[in-house]
Amino acid sequence: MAPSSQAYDFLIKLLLIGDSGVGKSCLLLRFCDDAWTPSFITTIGIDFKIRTIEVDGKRIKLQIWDTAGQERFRTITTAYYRGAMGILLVYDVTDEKSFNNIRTWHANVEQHASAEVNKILIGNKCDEDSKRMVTEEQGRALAEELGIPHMETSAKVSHHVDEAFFQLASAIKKRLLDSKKSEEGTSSTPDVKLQENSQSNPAQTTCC
Ligand SMILES: Nc1nc2c(ncn2[C@@H]2O[C@H](COP(=O)(O)OP(=O)(O)OP(=O)(O)O)[C@@H](O)[C@H]2O)c(=O)[nH]1
Ligand SMILES: [Mg+2]
Repeated sequence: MAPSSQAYDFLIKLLLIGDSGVGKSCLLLRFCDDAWTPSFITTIGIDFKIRTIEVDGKRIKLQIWDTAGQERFRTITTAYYRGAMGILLVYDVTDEKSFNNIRTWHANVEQHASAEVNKILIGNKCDEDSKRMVTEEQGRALAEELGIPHMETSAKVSHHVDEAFFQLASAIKKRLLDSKKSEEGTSSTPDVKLQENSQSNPAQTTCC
């Protein structure tokens, strides 16, 4: 098969969760299309976008699922937790309630996602200095308590958006390679499994 722009070495599935209005869809729009919209069109159910990135010379195709934050979609969105290899827990630094709700989102992840899923805590809208209600220190402290990394982002001014997704993707790639190595001597199969696509042929890559 001829090499194509679609070729990749790994397929990684990510999930964005958090209260309605924190900016999940805008983060995805910024990361995948480098675009921005000030209008709020609430997500209905679930949506996804794709972006292929390169980490340590390997092409990683990111399939990123964007969930609706609204409670009425919770049954549908929770069904996507199991297949996620990485989850971005997003709050809005101008909305204290969205920050306080992170514990509930995290508990849902513990309950429904794969045990080894990688997580990152994202404080979005850090461009809104005058409206800030959650300090960076509070965000960092919560992340430490949950044992996950933390990053403040702005989808609006494109601050740390790429960095957040790249950091999560790199951690997942490392975990998958480590587990693949340790698996070579055992017969156990983890819940979420990725096989390296040695021929860079998307049709032959499998995951989950
Ligand atoms: N100032 C600022 N506003 C933002 C930022 N990101 C998103 N917004 C605004 O916040 C509002 C909600 O953004 P969405 O991305 O639609 O929120 P969501 O989390 O996807 O919401 P649901 O789909 O309902 O779960 C929109 O009006 C965005 O323009 C940001 O980084 N800075
Ligand atoms: Mg949305």
